[in-house]
Amino acid sequence: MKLYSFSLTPNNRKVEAFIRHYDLPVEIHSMPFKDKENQTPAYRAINPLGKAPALVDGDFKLWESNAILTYLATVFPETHALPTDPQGRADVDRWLHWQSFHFTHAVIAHKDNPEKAAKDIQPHLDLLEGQLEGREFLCGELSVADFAIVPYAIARLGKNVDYSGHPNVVAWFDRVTHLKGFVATDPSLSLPASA
Ligand SMILES: N[C@@H](CCC(=O)N[C@@H](CS)C(=O)NCC(=O)O)C(=O)O
Repeated sequence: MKLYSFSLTPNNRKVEAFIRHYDLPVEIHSMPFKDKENQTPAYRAINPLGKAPALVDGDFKLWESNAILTYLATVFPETHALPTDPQGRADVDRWLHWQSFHFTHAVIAHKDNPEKAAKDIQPHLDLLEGQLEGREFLCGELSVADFAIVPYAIARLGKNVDYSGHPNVVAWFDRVTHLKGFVATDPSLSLPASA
């Protein structure tokens, strides 16, 4: 299996962190932005949108970071990062969809109108705060949901968000960023893996 990745952006870091946390046998191919490999016909044959990350497993080509996370967690069940009971699975899926639509947009909005964005994100932070009450990780046990969400919060844009009124959220960020996969993909501590 081979992951094509930009390494440092949240959508890419979430998958790289997952692979490196569990030492999965997936080759990580880093694509420096300046090389524009994502715009080549060869890469567009993998992801016609030219976006990263993308995973290739034999003839199977998969794009969308959260789909890649759930695929890896399914192919490597020893990660125990994706519940197999219907309700547990739906709970994790719920947070993945919430991240890719609500959370990401609420974080990105800080770029254009920080004051409005700071208000608009509050219900989402309250939601996280309540969910994390009494839980170490978002869905109880460590799951792909933690890998999907935290990279947005700790990315450059996420740092514009004031999390200080949400202590459970702050403690969760701290817990997740100290996981092996996040330490290994910390741009300030390590070089991204490349192939
Ligand atoms: N929803 C997609 C988003 C993928 C995406 O937008 N990737 C960005 C990096 S985070 C990208 O490839 N940008 C390069 C470009 O648009 O040329 C996912 O979660 O994988």
